[in-house]
Amino acid sequence: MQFDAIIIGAGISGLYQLHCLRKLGLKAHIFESGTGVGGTWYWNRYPGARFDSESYSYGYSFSQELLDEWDWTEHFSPQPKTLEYLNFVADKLDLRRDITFSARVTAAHWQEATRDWHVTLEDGSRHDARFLITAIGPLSAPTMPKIEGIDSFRGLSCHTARFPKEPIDFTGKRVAVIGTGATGVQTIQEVAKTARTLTIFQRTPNWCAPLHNGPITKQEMAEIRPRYPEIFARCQETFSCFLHSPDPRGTFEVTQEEREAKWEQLYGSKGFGMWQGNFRDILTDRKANAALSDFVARKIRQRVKDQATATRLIPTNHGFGTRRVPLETRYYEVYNQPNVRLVDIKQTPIERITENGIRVGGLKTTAEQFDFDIIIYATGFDAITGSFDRIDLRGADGLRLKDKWKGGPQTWLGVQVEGFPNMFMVMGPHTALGNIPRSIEYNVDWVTGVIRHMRDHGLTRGECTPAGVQDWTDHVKALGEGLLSNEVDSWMTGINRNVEGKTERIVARYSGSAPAYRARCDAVAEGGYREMRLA
Ligand code: NA7
Repeated sequence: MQFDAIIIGAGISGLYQLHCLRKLGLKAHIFESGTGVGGTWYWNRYPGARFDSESYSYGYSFSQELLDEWDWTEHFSPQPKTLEYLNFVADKLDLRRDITFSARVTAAHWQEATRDWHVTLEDGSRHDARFLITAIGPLSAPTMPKIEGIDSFRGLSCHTARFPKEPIDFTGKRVAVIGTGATGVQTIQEVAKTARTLTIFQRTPNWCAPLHNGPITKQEMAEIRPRYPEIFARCQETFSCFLHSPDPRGTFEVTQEEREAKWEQLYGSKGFGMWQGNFRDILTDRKANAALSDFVARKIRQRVKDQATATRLIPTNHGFGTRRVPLETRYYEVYNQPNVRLVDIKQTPIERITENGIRVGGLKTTAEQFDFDIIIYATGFDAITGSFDRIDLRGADGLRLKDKWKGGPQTWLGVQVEGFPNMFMVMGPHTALGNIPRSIEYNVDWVTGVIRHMRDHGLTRGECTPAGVQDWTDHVKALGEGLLSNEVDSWMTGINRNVEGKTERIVARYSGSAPAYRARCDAVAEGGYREMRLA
């Protein structure tokens, strides 16, 4: 079929992009590999999945009607409620008639002669469009560990991002969780409530902070609703669009008492405050970061009864906040339960998965077999570029995007790639992530602006310039200098040892402030997109 625009993905980005392009009068269509809308919130149905951003700061802000009619029920919305919300949005805006579900895009090739994209689906069908918008998410390509025997396990096993739709009852079950990132932490604290035994296989501990979730009553929602303009205005001002923003003071500009009091207050308050609302230098100054890490380590020691276990839960190879901070609810207390066991796989590596469970061993110890009914892989994603790598994307010179980005992504504003005309990325590499729907709304509005401009001026080909890409990529790299997080292996620095070629750190994210990012993009729009090659 022929469309004006094809959008890949029906998550938060794709849904809003479809709505905006339709409002322009374009014939836009989404191809979505899942059977329903929701993207991240469709796929990640693992137990305990929920927001780490305050619900009322996370929903769409563009429609008064949506804001008026939707009630959040928890400060940090659980996945089922969020999926319900995105279905509500899709219904309200009547989006489904322009979405094809169970339709995985496998290839998209630019056609210079006709100035359009030929998009191929897994079923072999081809669809053409002048514009291609990738709304495929930075964390949507799940990766399984490479462990021998992984297919031999006879019990139930799955990755957290591929959980079955029917909830699993863990009661009386012997459960293993491999991985202790943000997903693993949410899974562990939930499964521990009912499983007969829970064994956690940890390679690297992460620094976690308390979430402090709670219900939102009807009365509270009635108080929140009139504050939406103020809430969203605040998100626009802060560094990463969260409600939290850094304390302008340096860690050592205050007395030790003031410092400890501030950290106590942050540790006791909701959401990302400990990470995003801390002293301004905690992610750049080693001493400041070490002092904060020491404070959090003390908290872990207080909360975990067995001090040998506490020691294993305290990270030693990175400081607090230099990786994505998992937010938790009684996570550390889980390790005080008699039915929970922590296996440090740096000490006793997993040898193989067997028919009945997991065998660990290592040089210093004799092999030990654990039997399980369920193995949960909370082993993360081929982040940021992985979802692009899965599609055979080819630009004007026939070059594959995957090959073009071999040494790391090169983008213009995180939105365009040189040689890929009329392709726009929403939440591509080199954009500001943060409180992601806020970034998405801005990104989508900006892309819609370019497309409107091209339509209004009878332009059919829009591409960034090599100089623009060089400048932006250099700028993004420069912004990352001095950040402690860029000295650490994590999905944020492009590391995933389960994927070939993802073992060298890259600068994959824009780490400047969201207001600065918007100012730069606004300037391009106000300049009539003269920085692009438009024809
Ligand atoms: P993460 O944060 O990438 O965590 C993955 C976890 O799985 C992490 O603890 C890894 O240990 C562990 N892992 C990965 N591969 C293996 C193997 N082969 N063996 C053992 N353990 C392994 O992914 P999440 O899904 O938790 O979170 C991703 C983001 O999604 C999150 O930050 C939110 O923004 C939403 P490692 O640390 O690599 O030693």
